[in-house]
Amino acid sequence: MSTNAPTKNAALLGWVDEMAKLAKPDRIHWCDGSEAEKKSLLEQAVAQKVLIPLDQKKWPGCYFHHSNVNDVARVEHLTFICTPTKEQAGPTNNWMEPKEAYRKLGAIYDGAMKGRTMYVVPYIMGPADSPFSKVGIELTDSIYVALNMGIMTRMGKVALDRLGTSTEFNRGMHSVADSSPDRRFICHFPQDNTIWSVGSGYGGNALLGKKCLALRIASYLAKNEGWLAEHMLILEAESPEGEVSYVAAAFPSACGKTNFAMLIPPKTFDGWSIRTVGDDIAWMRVGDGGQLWAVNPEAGYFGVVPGTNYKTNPNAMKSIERDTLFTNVARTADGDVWWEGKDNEAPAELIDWKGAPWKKGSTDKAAHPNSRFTAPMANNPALSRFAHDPKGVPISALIFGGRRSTTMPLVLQSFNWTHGVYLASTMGSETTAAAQGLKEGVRRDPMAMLPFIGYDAGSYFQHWLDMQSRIPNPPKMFMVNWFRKGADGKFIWPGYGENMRALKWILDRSHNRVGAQETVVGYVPRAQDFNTNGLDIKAEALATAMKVDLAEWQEEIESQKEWFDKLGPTLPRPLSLQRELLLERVKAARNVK
Ligand code: SAT
Ligand code: MN
Repeated sequence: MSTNAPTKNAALLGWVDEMAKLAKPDRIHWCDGSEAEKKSLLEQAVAQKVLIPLDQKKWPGCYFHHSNVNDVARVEHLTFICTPTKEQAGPTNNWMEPKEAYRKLGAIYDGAMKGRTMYVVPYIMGPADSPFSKVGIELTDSIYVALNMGIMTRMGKVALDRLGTSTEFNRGMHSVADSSPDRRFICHFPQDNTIWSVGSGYGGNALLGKKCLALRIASYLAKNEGWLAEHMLILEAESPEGEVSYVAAAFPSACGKTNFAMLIPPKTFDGWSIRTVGDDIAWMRVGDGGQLWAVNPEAGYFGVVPGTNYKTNPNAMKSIERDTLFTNVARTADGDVWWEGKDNEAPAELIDWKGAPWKKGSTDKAAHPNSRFTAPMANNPALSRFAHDPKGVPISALIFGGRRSTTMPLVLQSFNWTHGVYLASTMGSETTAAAQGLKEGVRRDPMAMLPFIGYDAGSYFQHWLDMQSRIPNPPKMFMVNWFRKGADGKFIWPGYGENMRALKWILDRSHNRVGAQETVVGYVPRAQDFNTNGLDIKAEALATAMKVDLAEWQEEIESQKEWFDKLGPTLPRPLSLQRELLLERVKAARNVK
């Protein structure tokens, strides 16, 4: 078997050899991350019809990929945490006994790479010279995955150099095998720092650095090491006076993290700039000044395409103008791409995401609702100059936001850390297309981490509570909701750039500059502190977006009991007491005439 191993790391060579003996590829290619290698992999992917080049004049360096039609999103029901005991995985994760998982997936891997190339993809999550960063090695038989990892991570020689002879690296094994949903499993072994994924070539199931390592495995490491690995964007806000602040914000998949991280302020916020540090994941540690410092472990964006246009997110549009991979969008015969919510209307005829002819006016979606772009973050015109800073950036506020048509006001500040952890741990959100096979409706998605907590959820909440005494100068905590609907079933708040208005209040509160209205459930903006200049929304509608409706809250808090009961004995008592106290306060307030 041919190989080009460029390392003397015995542990790494031994493991690659062991996996190659199992999967039996014809060739092994060690990725070096060079431009020449990227060019050659792109050529091979085109020759294999894995990628289709777009019109290179319009879309330089851009390619189209369509996944298997049964393989278009994360699969939470096939995702497992394989800890020695079921209790360690907790009630919110699927659990498989580690030996059983290795046996089951080992049987599928056996010979799965015959006739194929096994790519050895060394990568770093985090800046190459940061103490925050972690090295992973992904073995994959998907050239598409190898190319995506080249965009999403610091990939190749840089990672082997950082690793040296250390045995401390994440061992990620991935094969698309026969793409059969019956033989699809995403297994995590936190105790072994190992991930085995089989049967899917899609995003979060297959790019192992992202959700698997940077969230599920990292959240476990973070608990043991005293830091936080969170599903959060990181943004930089600079005021006209030159004050620079950073916030980290958690939203479930496909709820606008990329849009918020690339926000363009409305005209009346003249002189304000928002820049992006990260759009999906934050690794946060206590650092200088006793503050929480955050690093974005990724190097690219794997963003939702539909709805992206020059009005909603011009920075994302500029980020995808070149060197971008488009997955499951619609395209034209002459190498252009289209999706629902693009600036221009659909052309008369398209090839839909499945490869079938599509005519304008069809009720079928041309692009899959979870179609994605993979773009290098270097393309982002609003990239923060601290995006690669090994120290990270100091966080002034933590924001949590679900997709809720009712109850949750536009913005709400917690009374304190424990109350903030309680609000985040009970966050509800309506499900989206980012995961396959979920029931429609509201589900509890604590810290937007439900699918990504790599261990027992109650212990994860305890870790959040414990962090308070480790952070002398903690960020303030906020809930936001851009998705509240009116009686007509339409979104009330215009969202996108207008979210700057809520962000401004959050920054002012974080720097102790403005007052607030204290309600039973938390602090909300007073009219005089919330900038509505130039906002095109009726006063009545704004009031509805901001409203704390105690009848809705009572129902909400009562319904959280089921969630807390599910969490079982590791649910921290301060959180259940918060719930009870809040319920009593809401009931009492409702009785005041
Ligand atoms: O497919 S991913 O998991 O990477 C995207 C998402 O669900 O956030
Ligand atoms: Mn995400």
